[in-house]
Amino acid sequence: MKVNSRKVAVIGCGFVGSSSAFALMQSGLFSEMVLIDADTKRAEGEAMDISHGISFARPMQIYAGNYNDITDAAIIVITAGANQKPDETRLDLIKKNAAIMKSIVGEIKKRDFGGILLIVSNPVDILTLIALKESGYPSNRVIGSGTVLDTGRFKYLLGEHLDVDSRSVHAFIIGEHGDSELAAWSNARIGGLKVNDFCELRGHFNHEQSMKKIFENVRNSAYEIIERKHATYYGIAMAVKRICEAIVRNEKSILPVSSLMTGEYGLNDVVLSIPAVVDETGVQKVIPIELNDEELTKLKDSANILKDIAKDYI
Ligand code: 6V0
Repeated sequence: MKVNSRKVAVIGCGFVGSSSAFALMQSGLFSEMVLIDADTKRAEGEAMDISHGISFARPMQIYAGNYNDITDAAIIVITAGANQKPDETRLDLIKKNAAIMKSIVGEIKKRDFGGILLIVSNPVDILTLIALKESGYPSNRVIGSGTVLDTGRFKYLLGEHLDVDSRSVHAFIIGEHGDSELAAWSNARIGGLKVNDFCELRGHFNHEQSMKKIFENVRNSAYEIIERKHATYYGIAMAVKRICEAIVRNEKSILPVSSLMTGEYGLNDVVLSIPAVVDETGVQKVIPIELNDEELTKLKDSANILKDIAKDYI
């Protein structure tokens, strides 16, 4: 079916799905949004509530629907599934969420859907691989939100530390969206300067300690937030909006989405985050940024952790 580039669907309308839908409503990117949840009343309530913001944003149609309504969507955002409870890792969610992902993709596959699947549910890398295998779609059309959120957190914290606009920080978190992720420090630049050089401009000289602390804060963000408010959703909602924007506006933005590795760094058959050009086709090209030996080893370890868990679910 022909894709309507102004239409998005969100499957799963819990904290993450509803916040993403709210961000998408405000973005003006779409003129139609379908919300689906196993709890149909929840989807209806969210559609009503979010619609009441339309007169303060831009006209669009928002409604609770079913799978027949999503066939012509440009993007289907999947956020359905259990979230982390305190002391649970993202990988602990795999049992519950793999089955949910398979059933959702099974429904989508029955329809003539030609758009892009954007997977957000955790563990996002493994669920993206499951969605890819279950759907049989080409890998450019099945994307995970990956470390786009973690990279946003990283830029924010570095920006705060160095008293600079986080948008002027060019740095990536890569690998698993989870405990084995890593910061690609060797590649990071702030206004064209290497991180250590910029730090020294700001009077910070204790590089190793500060870098360790900033990275740990990024990696532990979700745990810290979940301990306090039981879920995280605003940051990921903005990341979802940003990825949709790059797709719908054919921006060719470089974002660390999660996608299938096809030989980059010697990795195959694993989905994880490496910066990629994102456009209307989805992941147009993975950009294998230069990594030092230590980073490369950590990336391979991250890939092995994901592969080891994924093999029982594919
Ligand atoms: P939530 O608030 O419990 O919402 C989940 C929703 O999914 C509920 O409304 C369920 O009814 C619905 N649901 C469950 N099964 C189905 C189904 N088969 N079809 C349709 N709907 C279904 O969880 P929350 O919104 O907090 O989290 C959702 C997922 O996002 C979790 O797996 C989180 O771990 C994950 N996150 C991913 C992030 C990322 O960066 N990728 C960030 C934050 C959370």
